[in-house]
Amino acid sequence: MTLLIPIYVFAAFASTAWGGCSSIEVRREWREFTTAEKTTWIDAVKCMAHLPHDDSLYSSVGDFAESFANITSNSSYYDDYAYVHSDLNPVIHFTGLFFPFHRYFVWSYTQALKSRCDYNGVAPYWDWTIDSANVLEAGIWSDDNISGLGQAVGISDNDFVVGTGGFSSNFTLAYPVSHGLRRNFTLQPYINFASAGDFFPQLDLDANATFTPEVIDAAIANYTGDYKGFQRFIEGFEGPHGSVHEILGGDLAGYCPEDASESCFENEPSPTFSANEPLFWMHHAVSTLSSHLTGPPYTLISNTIQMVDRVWWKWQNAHPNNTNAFFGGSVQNITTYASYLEYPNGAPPYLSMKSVLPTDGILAGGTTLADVWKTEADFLCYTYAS
Ligand SMILES: *[C@@H]1O[C@H](CO)[C@@H](O)[C@H](O)[C@H]1NC(C)=O
Ligand SMILES: *[C@@H]1O[C@H](CO)[C@@H](O)[C@H](O)[C@H]1NC(C)=O
Ligand SMILES: *[C@@H]1O[C@H](CO)[C@@H](O)[C@H](O)[C@H]1NC(C)=O
Ligand SMILES: *[C@@H]1O[C@H](CO)[C@@H](O)[C@H](O)[C@H]1NC(C)=O
Ligand SMILES: *[C@@H]1O[C@H](CO)[C@@H](O)[C@H](O)[C@H]1NC(C)=O
Ligand SMILES: *[C@@H]1O[C@H](CO)[C@@H](O)[C@H](O)[C@H]1NC(C)=O
Ligand SMILES: *[C@@H]1O[C@H](CO)[C@@H](O)[C@H](O)[C@H]1NC(C)=O
Ligand SMILES: *[C@@H]1O[C@H](CO)[C@@H](O)[C@H](O)[C@H]1NC(C)=O
Ligand SMILES: *[C@@H]1O[C@H](CO)[C@@H](O)[C@H](O)[C@H]1NC(C)=O
Ligand SMILES: [Cu+2]
Repeated sequence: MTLLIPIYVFAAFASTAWGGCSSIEVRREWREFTTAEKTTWIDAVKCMAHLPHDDSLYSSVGDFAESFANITSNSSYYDDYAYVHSDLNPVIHFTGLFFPFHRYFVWSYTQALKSRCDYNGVAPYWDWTIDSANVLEAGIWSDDNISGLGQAVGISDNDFVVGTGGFSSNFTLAYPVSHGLRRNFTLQPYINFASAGDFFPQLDLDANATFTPEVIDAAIANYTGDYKGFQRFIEGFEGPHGSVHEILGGDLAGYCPEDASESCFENEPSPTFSANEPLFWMHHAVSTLSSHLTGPPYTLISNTIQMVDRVWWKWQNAHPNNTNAFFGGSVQNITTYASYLEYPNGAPPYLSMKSVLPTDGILAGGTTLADVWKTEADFLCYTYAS
């Protein structure tokens, strides 16, 4: 099998000369994994969740007071990755780092699965465009207890903890408090963002309407040479990226487990007394959406973000003007809708190909944007089957 795949890939990428890679990983959609491959991946993820927290992890942004939990005695190495994403939230979302950091982050996570948990497969992605017409009934929510991802809605009288599939047992997440993986499919998640004003013009939007094959194909064909426009479309409020997270509710959407502290709920897009104050929601609902990926749901995130990376990869390959296109600032400014319109992907100082990606002590240091720009080149050495 591994001998056959490169023949196809060589044909497709003959002109790239492999950029120094001795081998190339061909990433595939979850449904293209065999049952055994699915089990291998789930086992490796669960293995990560049983490895000890890495003491070299540190917070480099760290606004813990409002947004997130500190490292706890229960944190695993898997939780460390969730921690990194949460900690870096304000510098990797709505800034120029969005695409390159997430590419580097999922790659790093996959490397860790391989080096620490003997994973010998490729990184799977979830092509959510395939399921956009009916996410709830999508074929990926298998109950099989060693190869399935479990249901899109957890058990309602057990805090929406997913009760079937491989992650329903022997898999505990540390943030914001110890709990099992939670999901709560919600077709119209933006109703909860009513007080966030201009950011959410279509409160009753069906989130799945934003990530259909037609919408994503049009976005890839569009924005030629316009990196900022493309990022804004994919990452933007009520856009495909956020919609995938919000439609699944629970951990992926940043909804707090019932045992979480009050500060968690204060930052959640749910009606509380504080929400009587519109400015509270302007601030908190918006910062919450920007931190939609904070909590612990890294499992699903890896597959979801993987798809975001693939959409960027497709766009990079769709036109020569896209391949090296980049424009983005280093400072998130979504303080007001006007500032967001001005700086949808970051305010100055502007980033360059020489800018270095943050690590929080556990990712490979000194990695520049240039290092992650091309996936089929030395450093990353992966591609997508299609
Ligand atoms: C739980 O997962 C760990 C790590 O993968 C494994 O070593 C252990 O045997 C599992 N325990 C059970 C009860 O399945
Ligand atoms: C987080 O934990 C570390 C180590 O226990 C501690 O030094 C630090 O003060 C904590 N930070 C916050 C914001 O609680
Ligand atoms: C979104 O999902 C709902 C319920 O699954 C479905 O009825 C609707 O047709 C979907 N919308 C799109 C645009 O696919
Ligand atoms: C899966 O289910 C089978 C049959 O009920 C059981 O024997 C096995 O221990 C389960 N495996 C896990 C990992 O839960
Ligand atoms: C650690 O995990 C145990 C078992 O799930 C739980 O009872 C305890 O509250 C957790 N501690 C923290 C600090 O999350
Ligand atoms: C689950 O989702 C429904 C909407 O589909 C919502 O009304 C409910 O509050 C959610 N519950 C939790 C705990 O997230
Ligand atoms: C295509 O891009 C233009 C601006 O570059 C934008 O106005 C338009 O809405 C985009 N269309 C789609 C389908 O993304
Ligand atoms: C691609 O870039 C070149 C050079 O800047 C420009 O002349 C051309 O119009 C661009 N093509 C498209 C389709 O944007
Ligand atoms: C955000 O941008 C606005 C201009 O739209 C500016 O007035 C404000 O100072 C900026 N805020 C930050 C934190 O950079
Ligand atoms: Cu993110």
